[in-house]
Amino acid sequence: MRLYYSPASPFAAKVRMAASHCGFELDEVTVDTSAEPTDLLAANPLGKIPSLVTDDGCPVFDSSVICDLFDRMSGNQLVPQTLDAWRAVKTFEATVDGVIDALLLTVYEVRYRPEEKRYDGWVDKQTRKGERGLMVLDQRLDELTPELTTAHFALAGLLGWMNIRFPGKAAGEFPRLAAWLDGFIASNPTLAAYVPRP
Ligand SMILES: N[C@@H](CCC(=O)N[C@@H](CS)C(=O)NCC(=O)O)C(=O)O
Repeated sequence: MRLYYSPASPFAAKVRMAASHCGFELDEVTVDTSAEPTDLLAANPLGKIPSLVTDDGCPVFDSSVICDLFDRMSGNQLVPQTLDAWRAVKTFEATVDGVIDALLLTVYEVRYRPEEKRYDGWVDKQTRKGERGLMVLDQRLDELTPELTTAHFALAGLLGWMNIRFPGKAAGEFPRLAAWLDGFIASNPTLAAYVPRP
C-alpha cells in the first residue's frame, strides 16, 4: 500500500502509527500539498494528506477512513467493538480531528492569505473551537484504555504537531495533555518515530 504523507502532518502521523501497530508495511511517499503533485491528485482529488492507494490500486482517504480500513484488515486491532467502547474511541478521535481542522485553518490563514486580507474574528472563532476541543480531550484523557486505539494515535499526532506549529501552547495551557504525550513517547518507542516533532 502506498501512502502519500508529510512527516509534520498530524493526520498522517495517526495513520502511520495505526499501520505500524497493525504490522502493515507502507510504501511511504512524502509530498508537498502546496505543489499539488499529479500523483497525489490522482489518489485524492482533494489533494490532501494522508492519502492511501491500496495494492490493487484503490484510493482511500481521509485519515479516519484509512484507519477504519486498517482496523477491518487487522481484525479490529485499532478500535474496540463493543458499542460503548467503539463510540468512546470514535468520538475521541473525531474531537482530535476537529481540533486539528480548526487550528490548521489558523495556520493556513497566515501561510496563504495576505496580511491585509486576514480577518481576526474568523481566526479567533477557529481558535475557540480548537481550545474547546482541547479542553474536552483533557477532560476525557482518563477514558483512554491501556490498549492502544486510534484515539491514542490521533492525540499523539495532534500534540506533536502542536509542538511544531504552536510551541509552548500544549505545555502551558494543557499540561496534562503535554505530559500524556511524554508518557506515550516513552512507552512506545517504535510509534514515537511517527510523532511530528519540531
Ligand atoms: N479530514 C482530512 C484532513 C486532512 C488534511 O487537512 N491534511 C492537511 C495536512 S495536515 C492537508 O492535506 N492540507 C493541504 C490542503 O488542505 O490542501 C483527514 O483526516 O485526512
